[in-house]
Amino acid sequence: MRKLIVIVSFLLMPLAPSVALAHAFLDHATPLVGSTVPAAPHEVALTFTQNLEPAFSSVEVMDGSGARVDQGKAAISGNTMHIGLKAIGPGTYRVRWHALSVDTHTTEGSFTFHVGGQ
Ligand SMILES: [Cu+2]
Repeated sequence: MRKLIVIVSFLLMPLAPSVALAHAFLDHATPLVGSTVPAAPHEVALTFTQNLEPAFSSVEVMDGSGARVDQGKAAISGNTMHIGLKAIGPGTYRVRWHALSVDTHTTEGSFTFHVGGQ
């Protein structure tokens, strides 16, 4: 009987850590998620809940037609990503991010912000 309990607990063990909140999720962003800003920002900054692996994390910013308006490669350090923007006008922009956290879990998501003026 004791041997059976040991086997069962061994089988259940891999399930237990999966509930831990250990992935890199977006904590906050500038411009704020879903916000309207009066003037076009020069960059988008994202802060995550965990440190990132720079080589396997990325972010891109698209305008309403899906065209990239970022300046390419993001600067990733610790738990933050910064990406420069081209000169953009009023409109709605989507930020799409992919993150590989230092615990090797991947996460991804997207959000929009609006530049006012129209
Ligand atoms: Cu994780």
